[in-house]
Amino acid sequence: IPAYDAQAIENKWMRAWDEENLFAVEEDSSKPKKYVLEMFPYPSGDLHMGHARNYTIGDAMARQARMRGYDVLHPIGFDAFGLPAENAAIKHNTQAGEWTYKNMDQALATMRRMGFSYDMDRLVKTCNPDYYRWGQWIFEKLWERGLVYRKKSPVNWCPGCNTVLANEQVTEGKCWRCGSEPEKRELEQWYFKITDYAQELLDDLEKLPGWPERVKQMQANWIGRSEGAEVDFTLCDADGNPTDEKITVFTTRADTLFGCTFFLLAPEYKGLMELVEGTEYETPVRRVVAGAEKVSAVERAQGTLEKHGAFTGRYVVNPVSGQKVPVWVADYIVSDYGTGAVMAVPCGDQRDFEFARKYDLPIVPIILMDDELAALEEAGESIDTYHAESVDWDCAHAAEGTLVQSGKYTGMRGGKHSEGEAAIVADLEEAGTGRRSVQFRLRDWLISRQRYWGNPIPAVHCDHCGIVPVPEDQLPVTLPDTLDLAAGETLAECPEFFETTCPVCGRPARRETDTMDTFTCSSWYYLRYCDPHNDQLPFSREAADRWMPVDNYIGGIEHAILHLLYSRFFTKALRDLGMLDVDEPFTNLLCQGMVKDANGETMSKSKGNVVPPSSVIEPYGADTMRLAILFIAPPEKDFDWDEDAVAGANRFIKRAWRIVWQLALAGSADAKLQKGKLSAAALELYRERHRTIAKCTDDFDRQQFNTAISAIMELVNAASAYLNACEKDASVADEALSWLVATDIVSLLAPICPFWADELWHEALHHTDNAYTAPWPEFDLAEAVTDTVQIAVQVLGKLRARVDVPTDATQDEMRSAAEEAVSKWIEGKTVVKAICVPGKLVNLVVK
Ligand code: ANZ
Ligand code: ZN
Repeated sequence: IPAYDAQAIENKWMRAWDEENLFAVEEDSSKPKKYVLEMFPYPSGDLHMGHARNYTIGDAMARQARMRGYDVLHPIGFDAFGLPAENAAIKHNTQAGEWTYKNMDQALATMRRMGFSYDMDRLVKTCNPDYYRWGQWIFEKLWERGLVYRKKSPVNWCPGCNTVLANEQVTEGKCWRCGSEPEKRELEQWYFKITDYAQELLDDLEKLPGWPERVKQMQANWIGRSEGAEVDFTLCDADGNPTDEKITVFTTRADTLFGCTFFLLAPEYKGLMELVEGTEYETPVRRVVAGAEKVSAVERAQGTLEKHGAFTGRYVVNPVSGQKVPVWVADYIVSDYGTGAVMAVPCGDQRDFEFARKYDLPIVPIILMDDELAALEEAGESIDTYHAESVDWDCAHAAEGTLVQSGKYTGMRGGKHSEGEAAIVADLEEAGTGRRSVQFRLRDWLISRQRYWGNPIPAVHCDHCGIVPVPEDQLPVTLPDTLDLAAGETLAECPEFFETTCPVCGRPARRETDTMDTFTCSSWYYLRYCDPHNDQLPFSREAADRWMPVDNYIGGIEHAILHLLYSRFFTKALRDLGMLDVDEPFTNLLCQGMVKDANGETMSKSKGNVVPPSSVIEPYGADTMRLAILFIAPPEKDFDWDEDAVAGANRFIKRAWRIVWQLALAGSADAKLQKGKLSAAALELYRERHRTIAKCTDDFDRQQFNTAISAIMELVNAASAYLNACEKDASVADEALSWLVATDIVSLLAPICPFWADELWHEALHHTDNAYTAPWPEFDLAEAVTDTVQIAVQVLGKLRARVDVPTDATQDEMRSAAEEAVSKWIEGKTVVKAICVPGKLVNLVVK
């Protein structure tokens, strides 16, 4: 038996697979398709352990799918535009492209070394003009459809990255990439109208049973649909007399209108300044406005910050109660949700409650929780006479309850979507002072960036014709490679780039110098993989119809909103352009857990606890690395990197290597297996193989590779026991079985340890094809069961049924088979005892 030499084997097969172009998509439409995709990497350097884990999971799935007879698409590429390339270029005084291409080459070499089964003919690099050309093309198609527009508004400007950010890119008040706190700037920017799809993006989450619940929940929250009503309040003049001006609020709790004791405007509310200009209230209001500018809208809306506000000197009249309440400005009100104005109900809303306490505004209870109501009735009081002008609570009573002090609505249920809410909204509608309304938290996607290393927005600014698209036959607008990034040069300072002529009138004009958010590049790359060389279209309808949707998508949870939401939007928009036929791009989503160090800390360069893949590949080989990654934890769980587990994986590979060789040497490919002639030890192994294959097949379907590997380990143990028995007594051996199980072990491990598998496939089992192209082993669970015996089932000593159980069934197994067989006799009763006589009977004692 040859020694297991991982490096020699892996180098040999790496070359052989390249030569054969083994992983090329078959394009065999007689087979069902399977599209397995890992989120493509950003080429910031060599691959790290998180990548290795991500791709190992995907690779095991793709390889096994191929073995099970699918035509498999399993591509890779690079999300190659982005700021780190620019920063590195500045630091090393090179071009962003140079740095990017060098890193991509390095990552590709590691992928090859890891044995990933990518069809390299479909490699996509988003910074290649033949890719970003089509990004520009799509941009223009969306523009034609009215899904692209420009707008001047306060945007998040990141001082660290020197560019604006989308709302999604401000996480916990900080830039998602550099952690700086964004500033508000009033700028004219480009937007994608993702809000046109808000309802569909929400509804279609229901079409994704193969996505983790928490990802769907995060998307639903981000989209943030709220059903409520708009209510018009009448503004009073400085003397408190009603005017004919109205201010409208959005509320989900119209039922609480009688508890509205003050009224709030966002600091950015249009017309706020007119209310206070020249009055004594102007200065304090301006102070609140200035303070609010320093904080992101997201944080402000969360309501966890200290609240600031100021009285405007004005009042509004409540359309239902007729009450006059003061108008304040408050920094926890945001301008881009609802109407930017809010009816404050401090008894029911915690933020309003805190504001009222801070500024000593009245809190009038108009909703009683069930226990408060019970206490009231106990005290012999009626809700109709209930009267209170303040509360001694320490927080708002926000949930549902019974309305009090609410005029004719008193006694109705209050709460979201409640009886009281419906009644009040109906009356508002009748009076013309309110109407049903649905609001979304989702905002349009701001896609322009003031950065060089991105896809140029294909537009030209002409003094005569306005902003016009670059004609299709002039695409792509390519990036110049002459910028001196180190000297801080930008596209806006590069005349060779921006000087152009207007495509409409031919006069001198200025090219748009903003580039697109790199998330636009990653929103459709999975479509380009379907048809990567198409030079007429981003992808053909035919190719998209063949391959879409992606069947299994694997990546990190950090993309739960950004990338996954944007991709869903692109898919829907391209569908509406007639370019494909699916509503959703990714049928199943697997969010892999984090890779942590042995102490449970996330690996990071700054902590100095990074384990580079090479540190495992060099001593042990890629197969050991892959096996360890899949064995340490189920894919969706975090895993702590464990040296011992790696060494253990290596021991197992070597042991399995030896056992396969021994089986192969003892076996024969030509012998026919006759079950009836197997010795007891052989029969045991024969059953074990059926059980193991069944379990592995199911585990692979559920992506539970760790338990699949455990099962394979058990099969290897069973094979070892069988070989030992053969050694003691040669008549135990069966040539056909030995060969079969050798083949099984190799095939079952082939998706996980592919180099190891191919070496054995050729050398020990003398095949000329690859384990990858051979079929996944078949099983028959009926063959796995041991012999059965019929036993009697009694209930309280009376014979009620007969049932077949395995001869070697345990008492627990006998009992549960028995209980099932007599379920109608014991329904509604408890089995207090089961008397089991193996091979004969079970007597259930019930109460
Ligand atoms: C009165 C009220 C009483 C409210 C009550 C809540 C509870 P969701 O569910 O997130 O849609 N609101 C409306 N516009 C706002 C803005 N621009 N900035 C900050 N808050 C705003 O939240 C809707 C509720 O958020 C609305 O219903 C409004 O307060 C507040 F017991 O109106 B409510
Ligand atoms: Zn023009």
